[in-house]
Amino acid sequence: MSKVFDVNKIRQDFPILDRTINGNNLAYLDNASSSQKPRDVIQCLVDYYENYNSNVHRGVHTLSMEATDLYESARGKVSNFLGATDPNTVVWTRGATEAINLVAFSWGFKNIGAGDAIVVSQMEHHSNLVTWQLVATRQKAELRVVPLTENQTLDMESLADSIDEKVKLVSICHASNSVGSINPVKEIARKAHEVGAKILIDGAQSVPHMPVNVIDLDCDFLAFSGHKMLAPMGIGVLYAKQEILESMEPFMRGGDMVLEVWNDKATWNSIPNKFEAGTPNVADAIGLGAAIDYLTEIGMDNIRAHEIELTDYALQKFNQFEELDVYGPTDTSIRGGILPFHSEYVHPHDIGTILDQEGIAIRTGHHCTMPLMRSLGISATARASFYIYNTFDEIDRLVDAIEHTLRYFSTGKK
Ligand code: 7TS
Repeated sequence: MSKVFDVNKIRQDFPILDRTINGNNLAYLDNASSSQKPRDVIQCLVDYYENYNSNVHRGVHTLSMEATDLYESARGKVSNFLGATDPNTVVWTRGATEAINLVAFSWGFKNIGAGDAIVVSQMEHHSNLVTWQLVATRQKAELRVVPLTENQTLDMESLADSIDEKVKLVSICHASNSVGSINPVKEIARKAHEVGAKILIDGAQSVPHMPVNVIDLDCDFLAFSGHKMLAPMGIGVLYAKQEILESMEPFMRGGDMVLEVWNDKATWNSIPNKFEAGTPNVADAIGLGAAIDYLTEIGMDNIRAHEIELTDYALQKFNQFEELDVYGPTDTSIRGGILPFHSEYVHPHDIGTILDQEGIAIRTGHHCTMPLMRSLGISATARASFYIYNTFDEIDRLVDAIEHTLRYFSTGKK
């Protein structure tokens, strides 16, 4: 039983957790890919489409005004959740990927030039790597990739060496989706600012799992996705400091982002609308607001504490598997609820397929971090990842299933 909160009560809020897969209760351990949705969020979408559905920011009729109020109130919830001082610093995007691309296209191409440098780390998700490859190549800038230590934490000495006067941007994940390491982003922000660089924090794996305060971290940009934090797919956020947003050109052009338009030119709407061209994803933004209400009710400190309990328990249980390499730091004060493992005898996809037979959902593959996998000398891992509704019992089932799998592959018997 968790000491932090009543997990069984929480589980009742998630209809999908009642499913059986191949005759077994679903154990959903693929939360780093996407989380499940509580009834409050699902119901909020139904309620929106049944009662309020309308386009926003353009109608004088009641439905449009009500939809606009709900939509803007969800922006306010995100702003409060992040500790931001102004909801206008919250820009809706489709997810973390689009938020990072927005920064690259609107800020990067204008502020990064020949001879400048961009710093990322070896643990970045492809979305926070290939985007900066593009900017670096086109602008003739240098892309510096900070290596990891032998337990897959960020090599802070190399980081310090990489951040010099040439650096215009440090773009780094707060928590790794592949090895779980949590990076000291507040300290990294300070280092970036000392040389006049900006910092982008990829919060895709931190914002859903721990308190994140943009003022405390002093980050210039923060990107994350709603679908990893109980909200629908297709909605995410770019937070940026107000003066930076004001200085940026729009990413996309179209309706709602303009102030005045002539045949040959246009002026831009104020922030954040300047970055939200076209009909937005109203329902899912409101759904993200409902997800934030749900998470806030439980408390982000409690969620983090619960995941630390689960991860400590899982790491200790995994010690019995001598034939498995488990990646990431063992100190759970600097590790998220992510457990990647690899056996040289069994392909991760085989592990994933056998676990699925037992109703256990994990992800296998390179987790969109191919350069990280290459640096570890492997091509893929099996990865279990935890969230608020996971239990010790599910970890026991995971451990039993892995034991069967390893036995099967070494002896051919289940
Ligand atoms: N950054 C990190 C750290 C991520 O983990 C992910 C998605 C992204 C960015 C991109 O998020 P998106 O919502 O825009 O796609 N990570 C994973 C994963 O680990 N398994 O599936 C998606």
